[in-house]
Amino acid sequence: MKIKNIVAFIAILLTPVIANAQRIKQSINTSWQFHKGSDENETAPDYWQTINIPHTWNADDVMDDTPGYFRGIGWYQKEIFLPKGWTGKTIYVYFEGASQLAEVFINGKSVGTHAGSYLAFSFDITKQVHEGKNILRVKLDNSHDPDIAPLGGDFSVYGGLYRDVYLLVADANHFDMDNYATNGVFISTPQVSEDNATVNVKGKVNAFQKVKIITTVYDRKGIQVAKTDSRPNKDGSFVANIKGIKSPQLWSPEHPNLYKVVNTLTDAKTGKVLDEVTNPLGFRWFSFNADKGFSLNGEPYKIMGASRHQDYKEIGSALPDALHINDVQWLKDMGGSFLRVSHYPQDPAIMEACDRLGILTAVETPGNNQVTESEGYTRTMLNMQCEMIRQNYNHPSVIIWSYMNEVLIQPLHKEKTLEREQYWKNLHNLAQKLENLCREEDPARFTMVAFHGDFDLYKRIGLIDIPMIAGWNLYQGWYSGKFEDFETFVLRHHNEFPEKPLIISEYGADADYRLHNFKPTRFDKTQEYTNMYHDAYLKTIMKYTFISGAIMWNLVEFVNEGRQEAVPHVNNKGLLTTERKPKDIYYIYKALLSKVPFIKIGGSNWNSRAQVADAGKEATATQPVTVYSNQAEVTLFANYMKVGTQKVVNGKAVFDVIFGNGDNHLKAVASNNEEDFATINFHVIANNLKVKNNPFTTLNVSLGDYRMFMDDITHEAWVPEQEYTPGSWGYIGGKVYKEDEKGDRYGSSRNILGTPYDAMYETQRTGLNSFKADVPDGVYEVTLHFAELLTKEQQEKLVYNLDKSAVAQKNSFTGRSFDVIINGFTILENLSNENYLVPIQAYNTKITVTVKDVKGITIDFKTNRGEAILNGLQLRKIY
Ligand code: GCB
Ligand code: CA
Repeated sequence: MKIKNIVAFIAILLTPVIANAQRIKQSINTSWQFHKGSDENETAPDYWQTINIPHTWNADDVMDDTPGYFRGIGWYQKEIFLPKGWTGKTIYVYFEGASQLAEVFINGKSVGTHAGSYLAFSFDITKQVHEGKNILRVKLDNSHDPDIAPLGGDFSVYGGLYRDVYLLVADANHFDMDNYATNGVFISTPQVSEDNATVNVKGKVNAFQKVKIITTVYDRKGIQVAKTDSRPNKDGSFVANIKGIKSPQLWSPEHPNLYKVVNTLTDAKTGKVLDEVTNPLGFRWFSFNADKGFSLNGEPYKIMGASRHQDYKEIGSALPDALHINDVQWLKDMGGSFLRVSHYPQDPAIMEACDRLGILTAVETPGNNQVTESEGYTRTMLNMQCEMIRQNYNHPSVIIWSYMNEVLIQPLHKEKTLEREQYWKNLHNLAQKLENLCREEDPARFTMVAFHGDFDLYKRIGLIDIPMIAGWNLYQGWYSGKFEDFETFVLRHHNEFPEKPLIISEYGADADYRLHNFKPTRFDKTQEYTNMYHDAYLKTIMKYTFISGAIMWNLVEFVNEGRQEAVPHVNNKGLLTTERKPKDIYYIYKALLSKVPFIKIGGSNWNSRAQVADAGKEATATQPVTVYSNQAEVTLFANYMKVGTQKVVNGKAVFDVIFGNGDNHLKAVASNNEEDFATINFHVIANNLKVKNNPFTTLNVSLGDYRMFMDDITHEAWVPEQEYTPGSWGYIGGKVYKEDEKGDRYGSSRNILGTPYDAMYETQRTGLNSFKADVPDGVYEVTLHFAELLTKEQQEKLVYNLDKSAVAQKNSFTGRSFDVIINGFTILENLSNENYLVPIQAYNTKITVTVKDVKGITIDFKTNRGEAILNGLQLRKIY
């Protein structure tokens, strides 16, 4: 036999042995039957719906206009077929996660229950199954349950079988399969340095004969670096201590050198392989210090990263693995080094990607907003904490175990009562129990609790003393206050808790991808405000070494069904949208953090824009264009002409660009010749609407608004309102609507029903007399947009409040009614709350108007009762 043939022959001999000895992990995701609801009328036609897993029953109802989403019972069932070859094997059904209370049945018999949406569980079904067809059924319930976290929080608790389901098939002799759905082997590195490392492997086997456990360590290239044998103790437990791994290749975000540990269970006499499991291994050491911050492998290391929720536009929480992995890649490409896996443990694919790509992580259980003071809640909380630690123990990416997020924000007892004091005590006790559990389970990691900005309260209750790291979720200059308050806050922590390492566990501001303002203000939801917010925070974050790191809230936008605002149901703090379109803030971070040469023209996704022409001009308008880069200098060209060359400061350079009508071509070149291109379609609105060199076409105005809005579906570009001047267009009279008269925020914060253009409907001019546009003669379509922004309750409150004062009767809100008259012709008579102006409901109407005799368009608002309103106006010249 030639050598090649001998190798092939040996391979043939060996392969079946190895293949048979491996555990089989086989997904069973396709062709499930699903039924929503608990009624048992199974014979009804269409009772079952055929679906694949991952699946959630809430993908649609978290986004629709009806308040609330289905939180109740759902049933899943599937036929599973067992081959003859599995006779005598041990068979488990394994769920990566299911939301949230699960009961699993095999052939009609219950095999177990599990509480909690976010961690894996498995059941031994060996005795319940037989060769051939078996029926697997899962009952799930995502009802609010006082014993199961999360009890509250800014996200949705999607129900369903939303992660992979597997069958695990092993030899009767196997590594422990009954330890919180782990593979029964736990790896740690008690000592690591550049020269030398130790690996400690602990585990348990279930063996009915004399066995031996072989532990083999391979480096990232697959070369064996250590091998050792162990024998199990009487109870099946075993230990393997591998000392003296020379010059280990360290694991870090920059160099995620991943080793692996293969544990093989063999028959002691024959050497036959019975079972085998593989786990990741990374050599790194790290610490957190209250003054010096975080250090990795002996070097100071500023953690910069983001949090991430596990949902996606239109598919809810039921993501295929590839979408999970993509998110880690987005973070990596940005130059991020850290993922706060929050507010709950996520798909195993996320953790594996972090190991592989080099992303440090903190993982947390979903103890959000409040706790229940019951034994049941304590039990499930401790159980989840234990599941989380054991299931993720072997990931080198994990450096922090966390529990409780903003847990003092929504106390069960609202009033300052004795009950509330007792509640704080109980909560403190629970935190201490969770802390103790983390330290017992895993002394090698740090612990963290994320607090909200109520420093005094956390201090008084003693919660800051418990975890090893204090995480602060800070939103100064967003929900309230000013940017400067952020620095004051972190300095206060450092002063009052000089021994306690600190991490900024959250910071961020909402931005509706479609909204822009070059002079942004707090809470206007523009991308520009978000950019400003992060700029301000970054100054402080980088200034102090005691800030171990900063974790942006959030890598991606996510769904909280109850949220209203510019994009209803969505928290818009993501660097990426729910469908993973990057906002400029993503590129700002990339310019600052990524080491890969990078250049990007800011606002390139804002590709349909409109603006009034520059003063004294009619067909051109100037806007700043920011170029993001990590190179020294950038040059910008607009429409093939050089705009200028500038030094890059803090990742950016700003140029003034003169835009003309139609497509404008931008090109940016960095000093290393890296290039980026963008095409921006621009509509310059002439100051004088009758000028020849820029004839009138369209005008989209959002009243009561200072922002520009791009409709990313129709590509219509909306401009903010302006006051009328002769020859031009604008409102006459009235004022900008504010929910809170004294506040700095304009517009409403409500979900406007019946429209995707919430931002435009949320803003409004009230009490206006007219709107005029001095357009040339022709045939026009005028669209008027209205929404009553005062809800029924607000209307009633207004009456009530004013009743208390002297001017009560005169000013009380008794609803509104007005006529709309275009060029002297009444087109809406008595538009009122009794007809189309239903609170927070969008209403619009299109009217065709013929303009003659150079009169332009005048829209008058004649009030009968209350004040007239106008939310938006579109003007389009047809002929
Ligand atoms: C927080 C919470 C997080 C919210 C965030 C926000 O502090 O921890 O769950 O989503 O604020 O955007 O309000
Ligand atoms: Ca508006």
